[in-house]
Amino acid sequence: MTLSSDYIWLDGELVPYQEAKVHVLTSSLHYGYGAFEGIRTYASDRGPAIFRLQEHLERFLNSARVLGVQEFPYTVDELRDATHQTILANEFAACYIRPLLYFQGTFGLNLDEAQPHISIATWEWGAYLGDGGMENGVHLGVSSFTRHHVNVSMTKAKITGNYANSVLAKTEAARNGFDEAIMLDPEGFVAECTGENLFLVKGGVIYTPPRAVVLEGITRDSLMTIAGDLGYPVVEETISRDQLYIADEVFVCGTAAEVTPVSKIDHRPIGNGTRGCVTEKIQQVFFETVRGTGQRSPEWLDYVNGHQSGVGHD
Ligand code: PPE
Repeated sequence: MTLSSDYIWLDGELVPYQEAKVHVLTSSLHYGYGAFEGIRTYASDRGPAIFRLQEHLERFLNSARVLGVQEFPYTVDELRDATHQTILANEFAACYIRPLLYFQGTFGLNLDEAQPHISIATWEWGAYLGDGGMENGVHLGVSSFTRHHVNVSMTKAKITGNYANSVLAKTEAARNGFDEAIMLDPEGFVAECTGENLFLVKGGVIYTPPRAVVLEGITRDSLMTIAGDLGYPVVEETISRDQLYIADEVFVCGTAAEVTPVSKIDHRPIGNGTRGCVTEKIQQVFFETVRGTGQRSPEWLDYVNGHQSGVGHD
C-alpha cells in the first residue's frame, strides 16, 4: 500500500502531499485525542462513486461529539464538498478517503484549550486482509486483549486513541500467524475485530453482536439491509466464542475490509473451511451496489461532480 496522492485537503485548502505536515508537539499525537473516518470511492460507469458519504460524515461529527468537541469547524455539506474536491484534484477513479480531526495549540489534556484541525487524505487501497482473503477466507484468532468497555473509552466513536486497543490485538494476531483478531467485550462475548464488524450464519439465519458494544459500522448496516433484501433473517444478539466455532459461515466487514469471508478461527475450520454460499451472495450484491449496478446504488452512492466517464458530461 502506498499512501501517496498529489493533494491533501487541510483546513480549507488543497495542499501538495509533501506539505501536509504536523509538529511533534501536536497534542493529539501525545494523547490520542482526535477522530477519523474511513470511506471508499469506487469506480463506476458514472465516474468515482463515494459509498454512503453522508453517513460517514455524520459519524465523523458524532465521533467529535462523543469526544466532547463543542464547536466542529465544518458542516457535513462543507466536508462533502471538500471530499469531492480532494478526489477530483487527485484524479482517482477509486480510492480510500481518510478525514482526520486533530488538535494543536495549548499543550495538555484539556480539549477546550486546543485548536481543531481537519485533514482529508485519499489513497489507493486494495484488499485490506490480503488478496486471496476475499475468495478463500481469512484465519482469525480470538485476542487476549479485551475490546472497549462502554464507559471507559466507549464504542461509538472513531477516536484515534481508541485504536491503541486495535494495535495491541492486531499486532498480537499477526505475530501469532493470524490475519486478524476477534475481540471479546468485557463480559467475554464477541464484539468485533480490530477494524471490522463480524457476522455469523447458522441455519440460514444471520447473526451479529448487538450495537451497544461495537462501532456501528456503515458496512455492517449496509449488509444487514442487503441480507434483508435477499430474504435472510438478520438477528442482533449476544454471541459467544464457541458459537463462532460451530457456525456454518462467518464473515467480517468494514470500509477497508469490505466483505471478507472467514475460513478458520483459532485453527478450527468454519463450516467446510471455504467461503460459504450466503457470504458469497452478500459479497456479490455488495460489490454490485458499490460499483453502481445494485438496487440500492442510487440511495447509497454519491457521484463525484464533473467526473463523468463514457457517456460524456451531463
Ligand atoms: N469496527 C472497527 C473497530 C472499525 O475500525 C471499523 C472500520 C469497523 C468496525 C467497520 O466500520 P465501517 O467502516 O463503518 O463499516 N475500520 C476502518 C479503519 C481500518 C484501518 O485499519 O484504518 C475502516 O475500515 O475504514
